[in-house]
Amino acid sequence: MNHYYEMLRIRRIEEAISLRYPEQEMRCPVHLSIGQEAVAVGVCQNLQKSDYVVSGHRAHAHYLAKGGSLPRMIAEIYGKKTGCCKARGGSMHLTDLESGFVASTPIVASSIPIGVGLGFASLMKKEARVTTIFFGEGATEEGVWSESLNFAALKKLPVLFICENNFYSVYSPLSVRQPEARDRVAIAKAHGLYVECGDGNSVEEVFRKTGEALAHIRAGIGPAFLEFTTYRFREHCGPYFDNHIGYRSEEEAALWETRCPLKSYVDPRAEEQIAAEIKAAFLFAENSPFPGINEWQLQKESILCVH
Ligand SMILES: Cc1ncc(C[n+]2csc(CCOP(=O)(O)OP(=O)(O)O)c2C)c(N)n1
Ligand SMILES: [Mg+2]
Repeated sequence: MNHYYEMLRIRRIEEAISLRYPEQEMRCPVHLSIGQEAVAVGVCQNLQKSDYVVSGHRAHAHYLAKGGSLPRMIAEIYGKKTGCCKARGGSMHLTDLESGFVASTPIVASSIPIGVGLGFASLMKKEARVTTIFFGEGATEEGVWSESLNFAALKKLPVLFICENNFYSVYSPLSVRQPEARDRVAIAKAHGLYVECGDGNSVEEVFRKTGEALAHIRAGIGPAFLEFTTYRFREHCGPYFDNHIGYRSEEEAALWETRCPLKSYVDPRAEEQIAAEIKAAFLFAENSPFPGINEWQLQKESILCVH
């Protein structure tokens, strides 16, 4: 599979979401990964269909790179019954079990122990399956990150931790959140994990370093932690840009634009194919029904039963 085709596909899908968002048919918040596609693609192109992936609030790229259904993702964002979560989740709760994308959860770091649990289950069931957990550098400020590293290392779980360091948590730069000397890679190493860091805007580098980490994990030696630096081009949440509000400079954003993971990739045939796929996915979402009122009631009753 062509890495650049995959990245272009994700870029165009998210651009289509951002273009059509003001129509107000998509009513859930969206966290776009535009600018960060190389991490998703470079990692997932190393994975088997049977491998698991979990992610957080910024999950579109991970879901798509793992092979999640595009029409069902768009339908989910449209709040339609045909959505991958039957309209109960929205953009931050994607799932496609057939493709191995198990779940995304918006509470920062909450998917980390879920992924570790999946890894533990695979070990107990003696399944040859690796679970990859995608999270932002903000998630490493939650206590559960350390607990999860500890447990994964202790049990030698087949888990790949992927930290996408885009330097910001909403509007707060790393400098106001973590001491300069706090080295996330060193912390993971101290827990006994295989570690590596790299340029998250180079799909070749991400692909290679992930392949090496996976060889370690698949050999049963233990989990791995990789940190890739990258940059989100759009606002934290939503379809627009937010550099003008002053939390980061236009110069910084412009510098990162020159490091765009797609570089100067041009492929008119790919563009045509992707445009047709996107058009069909939006049509599917638009033409799908909303869940009926009774279906919501049923859901409420089943929730009540569980509790
Ligand atoms: C426990 C928790 N605290 C705060 C939030 C609000 N919140 C949503 S996204 C986000 C930023 C997280 O930053 P990072 O993990 O670096 O991911 P990025 O948005 O940069 O991809 C925050 C603080 C949340 N969802 N969950
Ligand atoms: Mg971040």
